[in-house]
This record gives sequence, C-alpha cells and structure tokens, in this order.
Amino acid sequence: MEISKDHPRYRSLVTRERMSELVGKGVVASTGLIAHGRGEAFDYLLGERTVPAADEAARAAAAHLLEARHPVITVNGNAAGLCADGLIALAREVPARLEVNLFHRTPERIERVCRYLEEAGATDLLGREQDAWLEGIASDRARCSAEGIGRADVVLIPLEDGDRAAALAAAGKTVLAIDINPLSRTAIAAKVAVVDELTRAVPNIERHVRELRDRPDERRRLIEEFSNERNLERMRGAMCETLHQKG
Ligand code: PTJ
Repeated sequence: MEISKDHPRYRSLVTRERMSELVGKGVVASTGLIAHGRGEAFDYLLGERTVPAADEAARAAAAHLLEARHPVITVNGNAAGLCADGLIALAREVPARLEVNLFHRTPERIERVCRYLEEAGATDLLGREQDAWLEGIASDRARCSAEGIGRADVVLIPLEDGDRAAALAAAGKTVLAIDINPLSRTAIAAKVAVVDELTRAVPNIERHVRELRDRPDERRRLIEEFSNERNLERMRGAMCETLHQKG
C-alpha cells in the first residue's frame, strides 16, 4: 500500500505495513499484530514520547546490564520486526548475548526470526538450540538456551508475556522489561520495567550504557535507589495526566 509522507500518522502506518508483511514471512506471529495495536494505544497515553520516569528506568536498566556477568537480551517476533537494528546495536554495546525466544514457538518460526536478525547483522545468536528449561512454566515456553537465558544473571525482555517474566524472576534472574503497559504482569514482575515504546526505549538504554560505562559508583547507586513500584506509579500518573490534558 502507498502511504503518503504527509499523512500525520505516517510512521505508525509504515510500521503497521511492515509488521503485517512480516506476518506473511513468518517472522511476526499473527497475534503479534494485536499486541502491537495494544502497544500503540498505550503509547497514545504517553503522548508518544519518552517521559522522565521512563528515561530513569532506562538508565537503571543500563546500569544492571553493565553490572551483569552474563547479560542476555531475548528477542521475539515483534521485537525483531520493530527494532532488529537497535537490539543488535545494544547487545554489541553492553556486550550481551541475543537469544531468540518465542511465545508462539515452532522450529520454523525460530529459524525465520534467527535468519531475519542475521540478515540485519546479528552474529553469535542463541535460540536455535533450546537445551534448558525454566521452572514454573508447564508448556513448551519453558524452553531456553542453557548458554543464554539458562546461565544469565540479568535478562532484558522486550515485550514478554507475564508467565515467563515471573518464571525468570523466580529463577533468581534480574529481569529488565520493556513494556509500554504499566499494568502488565511483566512490568510488575520486573526488577526494572521501562514503560516506553520499544523503538525509543532501546536506543535510550544504549545511550545510558555508553554514559555509564566508566561510572561504576553511579551504576551501583542507580541500582540501589531504583524502585520499580514507585516508577510504575509515576508512569501511570503520566498516562493519567495525558488523559486529563486531552479531555
Ligand atoms: O513472536 P512471539 O511468538 O514470541 O510473540 C510475541 C508476542 C508479543 C505476540 C507475545 O509475546 C505476546 O502475546 O505478548 P503479550 O502478552 O501481548 O505482551 C506484549 C506486551 O508488549 C503488551 O503489554 C503490550 O502492551 C506491549 N507492547 C506491544 N507493543 C509494544 C509494547 N511495548 C513497548 N513497545 C511496543 N512497540
């Protein structure tokens, strides 16, 4: 479909088209479009911008990534479709391993998402071999890579489902989430939830990683002082404010 650059929602329309094409290619799950629509709706409530509390969460997440011994960034179909380049750049900057880990899991889709990321420049990807299990999940979704999520101490999970976020936390991992829904079980289960749109949050975290690389004292202070509960409350407040302003 031809989309005019003058359209006020040009970026959103182009993204929708791309996500829809990626459903056709088996990268994005068909229900991924529903998840994307929900994400767009929450982004309206943020005024489609990064608010200060979200930026503070992004900085705390960056501090955790730099302090980690084995940091892993998980990638699903939506995250790959929306932000492959950004996630690859962030993984290089930390450095962290990238692991493809899907909700709607089939060997074909795992391969397609892996290939999509490799075409975007990812190397050393994990996820094709899923030789470990997360406790507390009864389905196939418990599977993960022993070398990746299995041994990770810190896991960044963009757009994850609540059960797996809770299982990762129960396994003793520090869970950093990117989820624009501050009410989601994932955001609540996380140690740090960055309540922001994925394509803004990822480069933002990368910038904080660069800034904090040589500041270990500041990193530890950020980690100590961050309260996910308080930050989520501020994020809900920011959304309410937008609703009042527009009302
Ligand atoms: O590729 P798969 O098979 O692993 O499936 C991926 C999806 C996203 C379909 C799957 O993990 C899923 O169903 O997720 P949920 O439970 O719908 O959760 C996705 C969360 O991400 C929701 O809370 C959305 O509000 C949020 N979200 C959606 N789009 C964005 C977002 N958060 C930040 N940025 C977005 N662009």
